[in-house]
Amino acid sequence: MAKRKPIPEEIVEEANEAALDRHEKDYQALAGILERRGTNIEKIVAEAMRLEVAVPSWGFAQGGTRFGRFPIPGEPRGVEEKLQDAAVVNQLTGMTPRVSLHIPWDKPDNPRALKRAASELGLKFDAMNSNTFQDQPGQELSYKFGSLCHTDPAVRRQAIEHNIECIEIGRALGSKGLTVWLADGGSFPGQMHLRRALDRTIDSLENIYTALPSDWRLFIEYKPFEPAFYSTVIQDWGTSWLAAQELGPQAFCLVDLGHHLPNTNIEQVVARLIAVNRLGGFHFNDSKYADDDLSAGSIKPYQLFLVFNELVDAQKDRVIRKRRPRFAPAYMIDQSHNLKDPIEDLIQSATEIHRAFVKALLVNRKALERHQEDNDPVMAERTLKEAYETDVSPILAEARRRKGAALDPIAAYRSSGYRARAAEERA
Ligand code: AFD
Ligand code: MN
Ligand code: MN
Repeated sequence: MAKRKPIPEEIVEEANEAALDRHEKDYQALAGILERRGTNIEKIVAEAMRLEVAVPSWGFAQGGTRFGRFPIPGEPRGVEEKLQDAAVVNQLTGMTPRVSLHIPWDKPDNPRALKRAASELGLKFDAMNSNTFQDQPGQELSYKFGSLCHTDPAVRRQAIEHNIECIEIGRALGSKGLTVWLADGGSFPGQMHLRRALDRTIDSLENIYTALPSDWRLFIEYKPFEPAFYSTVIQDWGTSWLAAQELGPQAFCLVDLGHHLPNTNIEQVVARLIAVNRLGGFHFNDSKYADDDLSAGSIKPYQLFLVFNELVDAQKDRVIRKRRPRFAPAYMIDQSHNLKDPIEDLIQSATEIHRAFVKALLVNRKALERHQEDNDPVMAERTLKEAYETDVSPILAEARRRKGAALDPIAAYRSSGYRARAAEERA
């Protein structure tokens, strides 16, 4: 069945037509620059076309903070309309064909019907996200003092069953992963027994792990603080790794870029998790101070590039390519779109993730390795910077064009009038 396009294709084609001449000139100019470096732009475009990033279902509503939320006209009223908005991002960027669902926020009444609706829009589902960081209406037992770590086995059982329900819903949707992020923790010294709380958490995770289908992955997400302000049970990559080790080969660590203390060397964390073959994937976003959930690449684009430098280095490493389980980190966006139109925020974020990836592809790895072996920090840094400072916009646009997407997704979106129509239809 032909996939339903949320924006009339002629609008995208017109926008592309208007931008094509300039794009072709820019593309040829970049091809010349790369050729003089011994790089074939066609090979880079081919790799650029393969990058895909999942979008968060919860990201399509206007986000907010504990101080308030400022809704915009035309926000999606339910998960079906969130899929329509997700299809806009995918149509214009060509790189976000999967949606990561949050349960119960976006729990479908009929998962199979939702899978059909997604398929008609050209979408599939990525990892499921459980939620035991809030009490839901009618919930029997409270998570106020934790969920999988709770001292009361009945609360732990309730949280385990919620995660197993997420797996069941995900199986009906064709998902192959479950991300568990726990707010579990304490806000005062002495509140929790630090060792026993982790023991209980791992024991609960083992119950969830047992329910995992054999072709699924369990992503254990870590975060140092918030909402717990003294000790979060799974607070860093080390504890996430410890838990994954206890569980088994289908358990991996989930790196949310906003889930690190200030000045953490995140690209080094990524290198460590690659080394132990437990890098499950990412929640991409950006931040200035904490888990700010800002647009990826909007604050620290060089850090995002350095993360992708580790990922591309690993993908090109024969030893790592032969590993089992296969090195295949899942890329997801996890942001809170408090100010920008969520669709534009996700278009921008996907584009900046694409940009960091393509720049990392341009790193001359042989030269970098030689300078590292020679202990030559100047030349090593110059090699990284040569790639980072290359304007790869023409490659991103060409990859989008070849995939039938927009040369300039924001311009195409704005000329489509989609948000105004949604405001009328969803009033
Ligand atoms: C949170 C955590 C976790 C959660 C998401 C949505 O990163 O990934 O699923 O945001 O609440 O900050
Ligand atoms: Mn996250
Ligand atoms: Mn987060």
